[in-house]
Amino acid sequence: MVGSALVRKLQAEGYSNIIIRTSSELDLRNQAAVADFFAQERPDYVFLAAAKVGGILANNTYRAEFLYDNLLIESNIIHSAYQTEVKKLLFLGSSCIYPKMAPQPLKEEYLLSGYLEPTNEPYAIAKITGIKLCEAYRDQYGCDFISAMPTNLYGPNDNYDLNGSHVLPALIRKFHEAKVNDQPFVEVWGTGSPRREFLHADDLADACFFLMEHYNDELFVNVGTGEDVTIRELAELVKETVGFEGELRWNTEKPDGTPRKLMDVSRLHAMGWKHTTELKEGVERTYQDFLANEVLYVE
Ligand code: GFB
Repeated sequence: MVGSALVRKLQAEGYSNIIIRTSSELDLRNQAAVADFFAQERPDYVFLAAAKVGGILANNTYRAEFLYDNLLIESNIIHSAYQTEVKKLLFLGSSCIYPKMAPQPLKEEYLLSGYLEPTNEPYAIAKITGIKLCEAYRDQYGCDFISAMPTNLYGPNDNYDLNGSHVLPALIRKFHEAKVNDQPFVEVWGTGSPRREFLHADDLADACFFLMEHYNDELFVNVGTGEDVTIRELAELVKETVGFEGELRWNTEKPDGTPRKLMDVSRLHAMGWKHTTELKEGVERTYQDFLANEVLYVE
């Protein structure tokens, strides 16, 4: 999802020399394969969007893979970028790097000030390591490696597998299928009270491009909208967008995860960047994209 949004952004900016590899073409966990790729292609600028990602259930179930795969992917790429003298690299992390009970909104300096949310601790540890790799290669070797921490993302090419997905695509699929099949209710996980912030992937790509052009510091940068909603409010919004008329049923056997993770985006705003897609419009666009690609998204 993020990779394709970055390609759309770069193409819109007029770039034609974009080097991409799908996961089936290049296994980023393979150190030798990544080293060969960098030695052959010699990219100048690297957007490190690749990661093993998923929603709360996937994070909590595949705890080993979320740690191992992400550590390998980011270590291989960052080290190869150093060895092949990449001019600049942008590493993408996640808002789950912050302590579960950190004050809100989350300021960049709260990193490593408390315990992490248990459901995604392995993923968060991997992402914190990515930040630290960028910092260390900058300190020791002078590499211009920067990091951005996006909030929860959504958009075209999202994952709609109900066991692996994040909440927003899951709700689009569930409400749509319930509407089409005339079902009386939709099951939604948890209590509905956690708060989440959502950023459209195209806005994230725009922010990445902006940071690649304008930012060169060691401290990572939060990327979000600065606004959040409860999961209940999100569910009502998706329900209305899809046009489902049945009821919501809350499955409290499923985890809530962290109670809130609202980004403080004042540093990014002070640099002159702000998102353009508001949640209501973004959900509408994403539902239209889902309808156009349903066969592809739901196998
Ligand atoms: O998006 P989500 O899976 O991940 O879940 P996190 C957000 C909230 O939505 C949780 C609730 O409180 C879920 O219980 N929820 C309600 C649902 N219905 C559903 C549903 O059908 N599917 C899903 N998936 N959730 C992830 C982290 O946390 O966020 C990652 O695990 C990463 O590491 C990512 O940071 C951005 O926001 O809780």
